[in-house]
Amino acid sequence: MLEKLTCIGCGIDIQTEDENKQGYLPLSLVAKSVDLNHLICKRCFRLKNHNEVTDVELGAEDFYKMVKDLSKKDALIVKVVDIFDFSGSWIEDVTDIVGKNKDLVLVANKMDLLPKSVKENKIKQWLFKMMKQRGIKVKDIFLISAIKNHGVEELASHLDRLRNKKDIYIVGATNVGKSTLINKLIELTTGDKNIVTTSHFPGTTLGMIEIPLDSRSSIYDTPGIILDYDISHYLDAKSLKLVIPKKEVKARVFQLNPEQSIFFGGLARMDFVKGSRQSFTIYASNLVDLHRTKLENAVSLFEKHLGKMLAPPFEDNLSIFNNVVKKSFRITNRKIDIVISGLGWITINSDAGCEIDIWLPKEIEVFTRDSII
Ligand SMILES: Nc1nc2c(ncn2[C@@H]2O[C@H](COP(=O)(O)OP(=O)(O)OP(=O)(O)O)[C@@H](O)[C@H]2O)c(=O)[nH]1
Ligand SMILES: [Mg+2]
Repeated sequence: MLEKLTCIGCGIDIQTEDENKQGYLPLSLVAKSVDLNHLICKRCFRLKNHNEVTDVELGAEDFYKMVKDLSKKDALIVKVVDIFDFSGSWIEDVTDIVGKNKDLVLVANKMDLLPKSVKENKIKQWLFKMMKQRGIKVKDIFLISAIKNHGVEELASHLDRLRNKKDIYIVGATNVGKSTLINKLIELTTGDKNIVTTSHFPGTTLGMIEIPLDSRSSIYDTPGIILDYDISHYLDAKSLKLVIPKKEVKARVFQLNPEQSIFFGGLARMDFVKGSRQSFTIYASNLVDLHRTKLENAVSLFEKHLGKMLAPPFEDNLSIFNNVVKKSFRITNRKIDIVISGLGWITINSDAGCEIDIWLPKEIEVFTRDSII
């Protein structure tokens, strides 16, 4: 019988009995390993070396349960969000999980995806406003790119001060880059690279992963919460590859007349309902095609071509996308962004004002903010 061993890649308990269950590692390999704190389960091995994912038995509630106990811990909580998908990666009942009156730091990751022209102070202002609206007090907000190692060292030194010798827990929705961040923090202190498993598949980390900070305290990576209002929840692997940007999103500018529409693949549609001819700047994954059409043709085009010319989503993965609702916006003369969660945003600078309709599945959130450009 083994003492309790865990996988350093995903935090799951190691077992040596059933190779089809999570946490499997053959006994022979356990026996051979020099350091029992650095065991890697079969699933992590395959993810790291072949980028293959195997199904896990855990469901959304199991992930939720694992982090819920954090509310009892006296620790500094670092909440990570994906800056490209803020509301799709924001956990609404975050105080449920981490407890009230907890020291909380917000980290907005994946800054590398935003165009260089964004103003960081505008993003910070917007995030502080979002926190205030939600009644959440944060100690500070940091903008980073874990993958590019931007802002990580500065974050580390601030965390060391803010934690007051307490433990740190990195929490957030699945896929926001918690493990990628942990890896960079480990690299800063020990030089070891890619210790924890990361992947573009949701649900990569399966348990708490403890990394000692000093003899008394640790930093923990945690399993991500799976959110059913995030667009990525409804897309298959093929679509996800196109919709989640891998590189800086490029501005795509359209000069539109009223009664013209733009399709974002088949995921959403913007109608320019009323106003005078003006430009619309669209920021979305460079791999999502934008189609311009006349408003009067938009409905029939959608019905005929969804999943084919209007893709992603593709024909075998239309789930929520063929059932769309309209959300209307009346823009006055400010420069604003209409943000479609997880998909991107449209920057509108309308001197004379205009009316815009956005058509999309009701599950996906759309909202406006002062432009970050
Ligand atoms: N563009 C970009 N991608 C990132 C960044 N950080 C992480 N990613 C990517 O986002 C995906 C998810 O990263 P993970 O670190 O596994 O995310 P996680 O939050 O640990 O996910 P779970 O373990 O499922 O909760 C991977 O494909 C990463 O390469 C970043 O700063 N920029
Ligand atoms: Mg992870």
